[in-house]
Amino acid sequence: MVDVDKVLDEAGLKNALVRDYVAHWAEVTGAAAIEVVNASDDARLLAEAVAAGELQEAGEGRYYSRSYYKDTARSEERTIVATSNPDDAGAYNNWRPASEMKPLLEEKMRGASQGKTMYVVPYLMAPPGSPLEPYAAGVELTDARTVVLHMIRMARVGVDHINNLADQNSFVRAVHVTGDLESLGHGTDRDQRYFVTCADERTILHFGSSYGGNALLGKIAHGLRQAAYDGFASGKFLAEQFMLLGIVDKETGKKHHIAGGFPSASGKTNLAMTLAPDALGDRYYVEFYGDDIAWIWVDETDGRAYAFNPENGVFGVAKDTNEKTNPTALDSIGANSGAIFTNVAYNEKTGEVWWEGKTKNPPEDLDGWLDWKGEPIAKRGLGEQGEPWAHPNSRFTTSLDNVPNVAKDYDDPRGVPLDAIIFGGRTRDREPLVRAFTDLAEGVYDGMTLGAEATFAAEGVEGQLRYDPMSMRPFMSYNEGDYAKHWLDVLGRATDGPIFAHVNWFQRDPQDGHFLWPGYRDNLRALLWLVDFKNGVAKGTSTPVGFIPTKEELLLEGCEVTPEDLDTILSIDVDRWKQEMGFREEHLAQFDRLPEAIWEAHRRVTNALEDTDS
Ligand code: GTP
Ligand code: SPV
Ligand code: MN
Repeated sequence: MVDVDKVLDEAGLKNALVRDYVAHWAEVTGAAAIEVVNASDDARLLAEAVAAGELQEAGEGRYYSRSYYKDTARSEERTIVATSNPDDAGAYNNWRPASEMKPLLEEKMRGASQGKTMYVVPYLMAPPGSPLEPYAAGVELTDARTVVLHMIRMARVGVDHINNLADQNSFVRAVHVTGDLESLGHGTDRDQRYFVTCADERTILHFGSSYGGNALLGKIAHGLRQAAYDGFASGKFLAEQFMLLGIVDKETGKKHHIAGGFPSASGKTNLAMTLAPDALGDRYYVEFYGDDIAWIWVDETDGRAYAFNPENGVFGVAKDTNEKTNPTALDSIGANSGAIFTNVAYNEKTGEVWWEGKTKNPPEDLDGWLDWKGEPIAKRGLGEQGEPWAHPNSRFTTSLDNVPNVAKDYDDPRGVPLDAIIFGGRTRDREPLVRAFTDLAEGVYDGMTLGAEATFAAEGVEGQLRYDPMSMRPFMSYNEGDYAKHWLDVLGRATDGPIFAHVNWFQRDPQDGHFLWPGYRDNLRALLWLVDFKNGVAKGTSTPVGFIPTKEELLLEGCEVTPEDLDTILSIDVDRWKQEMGFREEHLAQFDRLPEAIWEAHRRVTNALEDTDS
């Protein structure tokens, strides 16, 4: 048996409730050793992970890891929210009673870390000093060293975050046990994996993975699921899968902040890191705040909505990241960044990494190159030649201080005032480049009906068209009707709140499939219009589904879009929209307790479309 008290004393971990929690799970999991982690342990842990073969060197202070080949994305089916209140059940949260799930998870975890070290990772999901700090502290217990190294990049890690809590009990208990990955029955009816958030007990129990949101519990499980629940239960705030950026106008010195929800792998990282198009670069630049999570509240003293990014790093999609699409991301994973790559292709002789879209063609000299499963590319049979080298959900992990356009005030505890909230996703038709609305209920309605193609970020759903409310479908922790009401309540407190817009960079030509809009850096043009619209400088054209820009209002200098494609993305296909309203009606009908204001918005849009000629 490990002498828990001795280890915790030596680590200076004083919070008595944290100590009890650690002792309990040390006993359950049967770990052979316990180690308390601070961010300053990073270099030592990296060296240990390399020596143990868990990480490989990827050149100039960067690292490479490979996860088990069946463990490469979030599992939505195996993710469960468990509470003692059946009213928390919703359409998406796979609600189960806590009384059933807690003993089950404890059983799965019993003895499952034998022979391993259990790392104690105290963390904070907020800039220190924030008004939401009482919801931000947590302690992840994990039996995987690579998970610890990811947590150090993605969250603020150290014992001080929990020793000094005003309420010593206000930390999330987040237990991660890897399990025997090769015998978990992935995707079968004997699947042993369980990713459970016991939201009303602020306890997270994840068993059976070492990858991404399944295992880094500060990020998705706490930063989104738990925090969304806490925000609702306290009535105080929203926790959303949103990127957060600032647009600076060098000419006027003004800055505008925009938060945006796009489903996983649909462009949040790209947008928050974006450079202005060359032709606009003298005047505008974008500052990065966050690429995956924003917590939002209203300060009733000035009536504005504020937001911050609770994370400390980026867990970004590698695919198609290159000098043209996202030079900022490449800088943020440059030499000595300490970046960790997972499931990309790796050259075991040179330490180089590669993924689809990093360069136009893969490296010509195949010597030393291994695909994401560790198989030599040079030995591939004819039938495997077209297989991707990197997994489509392969990622890079790097901390915010490596991101070259990170805003100077990114960790300001007061957050930044929000001017706009946008929703978007991969939609191949119907959705124009941007449509804006000033009405809160219409904005919330638009978020609740966000529909897009699912991506490789989740197991087994890619390409499928589905509704993904506010981009929170996989992270929803309570009832959707209550969720919509909470949005109306929180933002209803603002007297100078954000406007809303829906954006789409992914409309395609029905014949040859090309993207009608060049995307990436050019996306700033749509956001600049939105800022102008908010400030009354642009008036737009009124349509049944919101205001869309006129061609003249969009800054198109240097933009390579054909006039025909531009016409399509700046128009509304009324027939297609009328059909969509029927689907929306069915979609919204799944949610009980949906506020009447949302139904009213739906009826307003439906009627306006009926009154419009196609
Ligand atoms: P998560 O981290 O999974 O929540 O995803 P994310 O929303 O941050 O996704 P990310 O920005 O990493 O984008 C994922 C993919 O979308 C990458 O392969 C990008 O190349 C692609 N992408 C991003 N922006 C655009 C765009 O404007 N146009 C096109 N065509 N593709 C884009
Ligand atoms: C997502 O899938 O939306 C992510 C990555 O941001 S993960 O942390 O794995 O959920
Ligand atoms: Mn995400």
